[in-house]
Amino acid sequence: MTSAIGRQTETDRGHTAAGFDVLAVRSDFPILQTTVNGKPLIYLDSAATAQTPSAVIDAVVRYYNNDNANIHRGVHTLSVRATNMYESARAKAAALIGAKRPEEMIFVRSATEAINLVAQTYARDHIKPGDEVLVSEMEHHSNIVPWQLLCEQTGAVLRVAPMNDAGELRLDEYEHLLGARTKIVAVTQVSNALGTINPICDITRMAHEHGACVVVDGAQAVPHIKVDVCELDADFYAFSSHKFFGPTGVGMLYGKFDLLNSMSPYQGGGEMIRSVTFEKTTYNDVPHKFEAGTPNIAGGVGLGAAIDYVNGLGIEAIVAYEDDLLDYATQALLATPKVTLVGTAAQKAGVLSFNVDGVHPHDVGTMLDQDGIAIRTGHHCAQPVMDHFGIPATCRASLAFYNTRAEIDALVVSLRKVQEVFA
Ligand code: C6P
Repeated sequence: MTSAIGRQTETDRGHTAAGFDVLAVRSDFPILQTTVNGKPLIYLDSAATAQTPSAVIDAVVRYYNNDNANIHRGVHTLSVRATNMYESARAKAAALIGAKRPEEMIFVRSATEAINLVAQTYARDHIKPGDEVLVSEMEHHSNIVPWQLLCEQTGAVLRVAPMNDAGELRLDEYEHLLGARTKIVAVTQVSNALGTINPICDITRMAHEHGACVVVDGAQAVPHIKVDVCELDADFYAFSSHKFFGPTGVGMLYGKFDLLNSMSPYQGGGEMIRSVTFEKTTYNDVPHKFEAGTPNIAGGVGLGAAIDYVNGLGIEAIVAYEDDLLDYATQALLATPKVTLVGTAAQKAGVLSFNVDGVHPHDVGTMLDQDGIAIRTGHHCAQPVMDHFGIPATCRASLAFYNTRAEIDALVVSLRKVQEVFA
């Protein structure tokens, strides 16, 4: 088996010398040592799901081998141990995004569930007919559809803030759309389809001036940039473990403590109650009030291990490495004939969307797969973005800190082959 680690370039060695040892990092990820279609795997689909280091896989296995039990329910040793591990992951998640206290972090299934939770609790409690919810043109469907459902349920109106052709929010228009009726502003920090980093501080400041509550979708931000929810002044912030090198099926919702404390429960069941009679039920404290039923305990433990792993690498080092790699990849694609980049914002993270003249993205993706290269093709669950550009789909190469310049070079070689076949 040829290892992708062996395919380093001088520039990759340069990175190593500069302090981020990408080749050592790659050796932490078993899947990156495998082949696909007889070729070393080149994984450029981390925006869909990031790969998982041994430290996370081992933590989950260790948990099932040694500690598996239900949490918050037992006095026996395993239950206490499992509870401590789960609660320690909550504290790590709080520290990761700068929350003031672990109680501000609610375990959910995913970023999608986090946003639905806010829509069906806080927002449903506060929205009246004629009120407005402001989303943006570059939102993932997960930050559109929950708000559409809410509007259908309450008679509120969905407004959409536009972007320009570089894929940047038009802040002047944004400001015009805010008003006394705006109750919720829902915005992504990083676009999954374009890579744009949005100016969340400006948005929260403007929204708060109008008394609106700001829900930030951090699914694509947390793996790539340093996040501090207090600096951002986000009221709610959502992210998923599986895009952060952790297991699938677990995510986190941050909410300011007073907001969470004032909210109605989301789902009913065990764990979220203080007492139950047929006449009246009273609810548990935050965050447990929002965590009905047995959660994904192993997933939470795995997320904790992923946070430890990323902290070990250092988010500043990751940002510097990825910025450089994104720049290298952007230049490489711009220099490739008949390739058009979609999304050219000044501030970007992790994502390169592009099209190849005359070739459907699915054909590009299928041919790259023959070379062991995994990209995503389609609308990326962001159909309004595709509508903006008048295209049905793009090819999307999305990066993580384990990708190398050599892999970008291989992508370009493969794209040239695609062009020859379709010439
Ligand atoms: N984007 C992508 O390939 P979940 O599925 O709940 O973990 O994440 C939803 C989600 C929310 N917001 C943004 C900005 C996202 O990118 C995603 C997931 C994946 O782009 C799968 S569609």
